[in-house]
Amino acid sequence: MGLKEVLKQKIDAHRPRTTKLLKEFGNVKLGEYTIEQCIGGGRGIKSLVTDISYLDPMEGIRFRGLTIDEVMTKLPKPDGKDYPYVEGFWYFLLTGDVPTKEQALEVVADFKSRAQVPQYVFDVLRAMPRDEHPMTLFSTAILVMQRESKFCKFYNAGFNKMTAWDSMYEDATDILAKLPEIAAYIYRMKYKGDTPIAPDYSLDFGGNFAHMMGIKPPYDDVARMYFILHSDHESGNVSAHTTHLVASALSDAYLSLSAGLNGLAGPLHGLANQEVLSWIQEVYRKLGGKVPTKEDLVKFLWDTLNSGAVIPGYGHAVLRKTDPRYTSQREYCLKYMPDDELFKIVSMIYEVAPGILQEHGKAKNPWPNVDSQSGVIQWYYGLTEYDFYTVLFGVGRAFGVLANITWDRALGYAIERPKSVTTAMLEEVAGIK
Ligand code: FAM
Repeated sequence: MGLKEVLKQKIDAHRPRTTKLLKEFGNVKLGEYTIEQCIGGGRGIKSLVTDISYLDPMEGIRFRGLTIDEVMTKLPKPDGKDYPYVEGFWYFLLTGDVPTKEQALEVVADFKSRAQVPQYVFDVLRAMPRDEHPMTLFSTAILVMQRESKFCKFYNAGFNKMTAWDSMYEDATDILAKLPEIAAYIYRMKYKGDTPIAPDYSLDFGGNFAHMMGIKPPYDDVARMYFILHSDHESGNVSAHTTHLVASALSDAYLSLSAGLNGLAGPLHGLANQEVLSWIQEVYRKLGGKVPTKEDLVKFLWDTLNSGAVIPGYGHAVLRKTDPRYTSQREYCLKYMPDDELFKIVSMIYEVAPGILQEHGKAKNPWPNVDSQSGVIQWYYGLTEYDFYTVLFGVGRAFGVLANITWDRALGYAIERPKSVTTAMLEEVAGIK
């Protein structure tokens, strides 16, 4: 049975659960919330449902119930490679089933049949100013393909709630299959003297991406690892939430993903990985072009905080311990690039920053997040244009958010519309005269 048939069975089996919860248990209370949560970005208010991943504050992310280590061990891999097929991971995110190698290869073949990027996408990218941020180019490339949307055609032909997931799935898969070429094209056009490399469709998602970037193995495995690690972080983060919110208006996957990527481009979210790298470069440069002493580094961290800036790559809205995505990338560095100078600085920051942030007393989570490690690996493999790092994050994040909105349509989730209040109303509730 192919991915789409398996997905259909899963959807049919899941629907009664959602219907039962809504019809029979709709009045059950999930919790209470406070003025602080209302003003403070909705932290901790349980108002979203997703089965694609769950983020435990202490343990970190689980994709479909599996830890990162379990995903990397259990999912099928290309021969001789250390990390799984990204296409097999898409199967897993959508269905919750670990695919066999044969099932993963079916998805590899399906992606290839959808991979051709329309010429007008390249024309639009070429017409944009070359100094545009790569995230703006990336988000625009997806938005401009909206005319291809099968969901949009389905809606215009007469919308049916029960079958709406089908064309959402088609759009999601069409988009994902094209992302490696779009991302690599932006990179080569903008940073490598406008020398795009033609795709090699004999390769899988990660392999073809590395090939089009012009970076040799093991960068293909770095790409597989990176896309899987960045795919999903439950649904309340800015990129996932935005994608979900826009899709809840029955906007198609092109409109929704493009919007989500614009959220990812913010410095408190995905852009943090570029900020981490530029900041580490600054540490390196200002502290003598070598691995600094601990004392110098401590002073530099305090100077950063005292200037009113945050320590990029540290802290998290939900996590309260070291991000396992950080740990996973750290293990990669320890294995493949232990002597790299930037990695040594990252490791030293890990030794001192949590203590400094605790003493500083503001951040609820003094531990590193995913962004604190990822740029260093890219730099090591020659991808030194750190403006581009969030695009890599975006390619990975697309898998999670598109799996989510496919299921949103399958389960008929409602248009999102939380209620707002005025400050005067809050003052009244608080008893302020
Ligand atoms: N350095 C200095 N101060 C920090 C800090 C950090 N790394 N993290 C949080 N704080 C401050 C924060 O600015 C706030 O100060 P004010 O009360 O003056 O506004 C205070 O600590 C309480 O914040 P919080 O409740 O601990 O964090 P939030 O949930 O509000 O924000 C982050 C979470 C991630 C936006 C925040 O920790 C941050 O700005 N970190 C640095 C940027 C970063 O690494 N972002 C990437 C996050 C990553 F997971 C991703 O999405 N890609």
